[in-house]
Amino acid sequence: MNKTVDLDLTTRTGLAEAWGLSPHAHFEPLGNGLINRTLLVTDDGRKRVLQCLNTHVFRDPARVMRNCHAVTAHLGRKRAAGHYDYAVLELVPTLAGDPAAVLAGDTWWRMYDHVPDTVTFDVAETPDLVHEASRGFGAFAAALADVDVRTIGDVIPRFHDPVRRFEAFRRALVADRAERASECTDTCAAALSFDDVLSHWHLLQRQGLPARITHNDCKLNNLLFDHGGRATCVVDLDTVMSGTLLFDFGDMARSMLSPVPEDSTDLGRVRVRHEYFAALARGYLDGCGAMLTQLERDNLVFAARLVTGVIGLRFLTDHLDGDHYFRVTHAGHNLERARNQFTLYAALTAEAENLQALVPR
Ligand code: GN1
Ligand code: MG
Repeated sequence: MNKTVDLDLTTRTGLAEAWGLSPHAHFEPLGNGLINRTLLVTDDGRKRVLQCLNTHVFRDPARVMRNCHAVTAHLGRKRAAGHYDYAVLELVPTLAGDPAAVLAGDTWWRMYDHVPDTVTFDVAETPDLVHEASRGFGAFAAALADVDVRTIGDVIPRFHDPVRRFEAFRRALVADRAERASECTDTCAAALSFDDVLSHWHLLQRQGLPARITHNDCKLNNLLFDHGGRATCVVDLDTVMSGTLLFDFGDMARSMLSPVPEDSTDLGRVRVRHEYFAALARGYLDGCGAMLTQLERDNLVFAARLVTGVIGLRFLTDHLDGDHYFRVTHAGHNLERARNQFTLYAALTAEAENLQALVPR
């Protein structure tokens, strides 16, 4: 059942003025994002998506908006020319023509048209769905291959950089700000054994891993599907910036290979479904295979390990810091997520060779 969101009067008035909403506008929560606050607004029978940007995470919201505009405009042109077969998010400017409304307390709000008749998934239910998803994210990457890189700035520098994330984790462990380290020594020890990923990462830099404009948050629930299971629209464009295709492939892998969600505490069920990996690799090659270099192809399983490990580190770091980054529903939630991701990381590591053999030649 849909829940109503009660916005405070100042915010409601500010939003109404910015976009000309009526007093009857109805707001309800939408999606499961961990960073921004997302609402579905229904007004005069028309549905739109409102988002309050998390400016603690996105320190330069104007830059985020310029990126989103550049990306959606580029994809829109590709679609019009018949080179991109998916729906493109449409930003709705304010009545004053601005890409976002800056309201009381320096809160940044923006609006998108709602893409009707779509659903999202937190867990992949079939290999076909995985194939659809990775083909969709692959087509997205291919469509951005010729975007003018000068129009896209780095919104979060070194976002997936394992060196940065590992250092941040080590600092958080030493600082132990929330005094939680002694309660999770096993998980911290597991995180400290991340060295081989770092050394392989350094090797890939030396081997010339290509930098590209990538999505950087390709988890399954950042893709909208129609009711027939067809991928329809890539969403959550805030982290589109310079990256590597390994980041996108890795995020898809970590969010689709396991049969349970990223915060499941049922660790016995966290595992890698091999037929889903095969579908993931095939779908990605169908979506953007032509642009993949041999080095990228040869490192798809490494990508899965890299991103799963990095996100595990980020969850654990936030737990040690006292939960200031990812939205949590209860104390210990980030630790549960970290344990889940490290379990998946261990399975990916143990099965790496067999998985890589499933990548089509
Ligand atoms: C965040 O916003 P959302 O929920 O799509 C995070 C990702 C993490 C993900 C973990 C800007 O994505 O990097 O992988 O949570 N986004 C940011 O679920 O940090
Ligand atoms: Mg999201």
